[in-house]
Amino acid sequence: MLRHKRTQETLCAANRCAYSVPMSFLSNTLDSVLKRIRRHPLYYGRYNNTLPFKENRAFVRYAKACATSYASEHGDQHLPPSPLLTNGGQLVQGIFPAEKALAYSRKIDDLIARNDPCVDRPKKVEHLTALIKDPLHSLGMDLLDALKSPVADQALRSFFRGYYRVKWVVCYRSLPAQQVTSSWLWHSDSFPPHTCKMFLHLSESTADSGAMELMTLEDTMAYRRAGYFGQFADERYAGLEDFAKAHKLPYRPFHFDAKPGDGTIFDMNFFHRAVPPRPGHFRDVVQFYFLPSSIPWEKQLELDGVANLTSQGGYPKDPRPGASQTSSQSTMM
Ligand SMILES: O=C(O)CCC(=O)C(=O)O
Ligand SMILES: [Fe+2]
Repeated sequence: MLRHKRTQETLCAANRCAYSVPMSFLSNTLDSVLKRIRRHPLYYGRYNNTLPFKENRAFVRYAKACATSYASEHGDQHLPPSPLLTNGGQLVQGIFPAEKALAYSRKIDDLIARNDPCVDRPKKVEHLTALIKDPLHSLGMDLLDALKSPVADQALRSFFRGYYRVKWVVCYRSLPAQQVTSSWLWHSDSFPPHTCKMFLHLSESTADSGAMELMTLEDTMAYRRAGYFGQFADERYAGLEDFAKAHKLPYRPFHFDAKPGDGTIFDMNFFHRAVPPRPGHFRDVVQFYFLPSSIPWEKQLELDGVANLTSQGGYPKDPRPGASQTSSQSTMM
């Protein structure tokens, strides 16, 4: 009740002001105050993003509840600390049979060659990527086997300190191109904390074939403190060498060399950028996005059905299964 009354009073006050101060001025002022708060080191240092507090709190609380119930179920089963926390990324080798991964990469050749309806060339990045829609159906359901590999499962459990679930699965081929934009610029996805992504590599991923570059936590935070956020499209830079020089920062991005069938797990809130393959090369990945869960991902998938994994991109504002719609923020574009 009290809460309702305060909302009413706030609205009345805002209406009274409408005669003298335009609403757009008030909302712009509020936006810029919130932006300043979320770009304060105490805020992004805690959440590693600049999302609204309500969303961050929902994820932190839910992740903690899931980890607590996992710990009480499993006693003191040892989960090593996840390297993602400081490195931002981790290579998990041999999580899927190499031959099968290569066969899927050849299938992508075919789908692109015959301009299959499942191949999409998203606007603005059509020169950089070919998206394979609904990969679990257009390629195969056994892509999920990557998550059954003990190496991937253990790495994900270490990151979540318990169970996790798959929110969506996408697949794309990266193409050689000069003109970079969106995810090919240095950025942080600004997704909720306690969530991560994983590439299943269907083709080799090296400096030649366009391996994603990443920065550590230490460097990500140092660049933010110097004023680089790379959140919105118009504030992302293609290269950070000049910024690094101007602000006396180290410039030491890294990548993992991956073979077909390997995985790269990464925290998409650390600075990273897609790198276009050199001419004559390409890189095929299936990408999974994970959220904390109180039950194993297979059980959650049985409840939800695979159809739910096809809605690509974004994150829910509330991490509980079925609690909220996916936000409008896109996956990687
Ligand atoms: O494709 C890549 O190398 C980077 C993708 C990316 O930025 C992301 O998934 O957040
Ligand atoms: Fe990204």
